[in-house]
Amino acid sequence: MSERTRSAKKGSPSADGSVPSGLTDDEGRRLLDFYRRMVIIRRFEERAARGYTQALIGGYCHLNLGEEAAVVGLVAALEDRDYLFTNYREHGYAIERGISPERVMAELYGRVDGVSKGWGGSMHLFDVDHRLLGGYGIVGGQLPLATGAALAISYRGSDEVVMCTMGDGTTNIGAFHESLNLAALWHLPIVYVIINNRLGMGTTVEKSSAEPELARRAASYRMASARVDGLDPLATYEATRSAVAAARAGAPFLLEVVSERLRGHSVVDPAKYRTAEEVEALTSHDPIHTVGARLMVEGLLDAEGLAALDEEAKAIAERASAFAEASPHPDPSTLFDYTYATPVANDLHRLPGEPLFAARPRPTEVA
Ligand SMILES: Cc1ncc(C[n+]2csc(CCOP(=O)(O)OP(=O)(O)O)c2C)c(N)n1
Ligand SMILES: [Mg+2]
Repeated sequence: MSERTRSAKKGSPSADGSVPSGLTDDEGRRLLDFYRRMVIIRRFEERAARGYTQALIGGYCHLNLGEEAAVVGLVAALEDRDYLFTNYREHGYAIERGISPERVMAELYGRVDGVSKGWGGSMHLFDVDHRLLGGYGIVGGQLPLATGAALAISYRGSDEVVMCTMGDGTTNIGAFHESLNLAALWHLPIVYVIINNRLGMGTTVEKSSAEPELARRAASYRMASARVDGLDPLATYEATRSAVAAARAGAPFLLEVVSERLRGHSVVDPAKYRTAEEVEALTSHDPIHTVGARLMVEGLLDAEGLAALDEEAKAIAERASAFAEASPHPDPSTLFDYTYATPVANDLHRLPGEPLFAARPRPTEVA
């Protein structure tokens, strides 16, 4: 047994002895589905962390641990035709966008079957088919690009929306001001999302931002904004739906999602800047625990059902890792093949250490 019977309507008395629910049937079903997705991201990220310690993953690697509810609620509010830009902490977003965990893990492992053909790595997941336009390692780098995509949509007169996520620290980059200012002036169809996990790398939002309630910054651009609890996937989903609807109607939106980063900034950060009390408090801010507990209280899942979802998620993560390990490394001769989408006249093919203008043969064709 996994899912329990429950009372049909929000707050209605339980006639059949089932647990009275604070959720409607639709909300209950959605919460269960969101939780399942959150657990998949959790187990995927933990498997990725293990892959890193096994030296199967190199370079940088930032995890969504603690942000699963935010990721799931945000992406669920997008249509397939909408576009998503994120930062380097984007594995969960790629999976939620519909890219298989196998292809995401293979990218982390730097293999040819990876979503970016093995040349991008953890920070540069990119898939036009699923309208995930990165994955960016430069803090704030995605903001002008996402704003440009929204401008393109506006020019074409189509009705897609762009979502551009960023961290709290990113709001102090100049591109944040430039992008939000232009989006407001030009009525662009874009939702800027701040995942406020209250930490840059190790600096708290209170130490780095004169206005730590980051949604309030929207006032500078006469832009609508909201602040939502990112540990609650249903609340995040509802707030994002409103924001996306506003953006689709030509009113850009700033959504602050208050979240939690359970581990270090990246997999190699021991997070020594956190006090023992802060680390202790993290358990009660872990959305896997809080949403799992809520499902039990709501009578939507029992301990057995919870364990079954967990086993399923672990199996998905293990399959992804096995797939990644079996995938070959990319051929070094393809290193420059995907630098540009179309051939560029002055495209220099230079490896680190080579002179700037060394003559190298150019590919006749760019895939
Ligand atoms: C332009 C730039 N400056 C500095 C860095 C180094 N750096 C990487 S992540 C980061 C902190 C960003 O924090 P936040 O925006 O809150 O995102 P989070 O990591 O919490 O998701 C910094 C300073 C960078 N990658 N790019
Ligand atoms: Mg942060």
